[in-house]
Amino acid sequence: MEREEERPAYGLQVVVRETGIRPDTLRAWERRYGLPRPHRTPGGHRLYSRRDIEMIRWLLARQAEGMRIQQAIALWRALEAAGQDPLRGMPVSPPPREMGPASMEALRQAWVEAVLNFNEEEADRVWSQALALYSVEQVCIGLGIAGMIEVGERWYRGTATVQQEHFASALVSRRLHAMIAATPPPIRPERILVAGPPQEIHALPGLLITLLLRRHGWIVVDLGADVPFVQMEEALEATRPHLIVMTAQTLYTAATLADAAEFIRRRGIRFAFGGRIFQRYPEARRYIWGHYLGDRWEEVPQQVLGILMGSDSPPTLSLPTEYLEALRRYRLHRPQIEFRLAQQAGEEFRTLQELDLDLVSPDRMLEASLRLGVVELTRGEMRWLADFFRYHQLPLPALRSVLLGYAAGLRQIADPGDPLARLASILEEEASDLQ
Ligand code: B12
Repeated sequence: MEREEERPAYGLQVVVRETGIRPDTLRAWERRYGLPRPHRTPGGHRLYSRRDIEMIRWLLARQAEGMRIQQAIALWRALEAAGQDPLRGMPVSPPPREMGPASMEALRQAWVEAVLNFNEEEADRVWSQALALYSVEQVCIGLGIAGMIEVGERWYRGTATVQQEHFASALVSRRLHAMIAATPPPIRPERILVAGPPQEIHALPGLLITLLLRRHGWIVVDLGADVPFVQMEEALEATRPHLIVMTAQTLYTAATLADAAEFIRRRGIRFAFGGRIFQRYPEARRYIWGHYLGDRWEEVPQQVLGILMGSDSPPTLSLPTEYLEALRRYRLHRPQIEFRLAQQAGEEFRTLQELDLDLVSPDRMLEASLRLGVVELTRGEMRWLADFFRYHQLPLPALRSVLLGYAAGLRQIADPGDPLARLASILEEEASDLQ
């Protein structure tokens, strides 16, 4: 009569939840040491008994005491060979709770909770549990990327700190690196270069693209985030890519990406791009040369295959002359505009500078809107900034003075109705809402 605790009853995800072991570690033990020896369902799924779960806990406890797994396994076997039950005297844990398939939503919430508590062990356990239930792609997109969006939104709303955001992104980054390293060797001949445009420090999208494309068998050279363009020539010489892929998360880096696209177009290499900012503002893509990769990560490999197999070169829309002139004039007169700003709204201007808004400072947004050829983009970003001020209880009057200061500076160098004058109107309109 099979004893209850040896009845094969629990799937891999229950074992992972109960013990915290990573699915690939458990599979490796089974492969290398033949322990534990789960039953298999007709569908080939592993089924573990309560005794298996206690054995795994026993082996993990020995490891925590400093034993290597081989030693722990050998001890387990020696005790059994001596007719002793290694689990005798061990506290018997309550029977594992059956668990319906944990929804990605539930797993993401558990992961976000863990990272906000700087609880790496729990975050890792949830990620491993997800890998037992879902594909690598589903976990990276549904837990990693979606989890980061949630953490980012909490930072924006002032309910999470930038340190929690750094902790979370470091965990995701490490997981993506590990999975990239574990990807089988390429099976396709094409070489793809992945790089973050200048000033783009958000590295996770590039890592995810590298993982997705390597898992589809392409040779992927990942240059990482914030790649400057000096000496890019040598890198292109050495790697001879069939395609270059870039992503941007902010308006300013959408503008540096646009410059990068021009550099690449002149060298006759295919270019593809994507990113949060292009989902938020589709019109920001208007004057960027290259293939847009769409908004869905799942479709990226298919899109890339189409680009590599296809012959069509994307349409080239060059930036209208009035924007080229406005951008030239803005960059030329920026010091004068900011000098006048410091005079007119010195205190407020310093308040903004101390916030170290960096990529999302009004100046960067103005320059980016001109480079991307759509002044209306500034309105959306000024509203992002105003809400940021509200969420973080920052002085709206300071933002108002600075926007009006920039508007006055722009009017000084603008021609009637040109993009600079239109930008000044947008700033005045948005400032009027900041009471
Ligand atoms: C992680 C993170 C950081 C990390 C980066 C760590 C790293 N090494 O990567 C750190 C903490 C360093 C950081 C810093 C900053 N960050 Co940040 N960051 C993020 C966060 C949370 C995730 C970034 C990311 O990986 N995004 C990619 C995925 C997760 O999200 P997504 O872009 O929304 O993508 C969705 C779609 O757009 C689409 N998608 C996105 N990219 C692509 C690409 C392709 C090819 C496809 C098909 C689809 C696709 O898929 C996703 C949905 O499935 C985002 C929040 C967010 N929503 O992006 C903020 C965010 C991008 N950061 C933001 C800001 C403002 C900053 C800072 C300027 C803040 C500051 N002043 O310090 C600094 C930048 C400093 C600097 N020098 O630039 C803002 C930008 C807002 C704006 N108006 O542009 C965001 C949006 C946060 C927010 N909610 O406001 N950041």
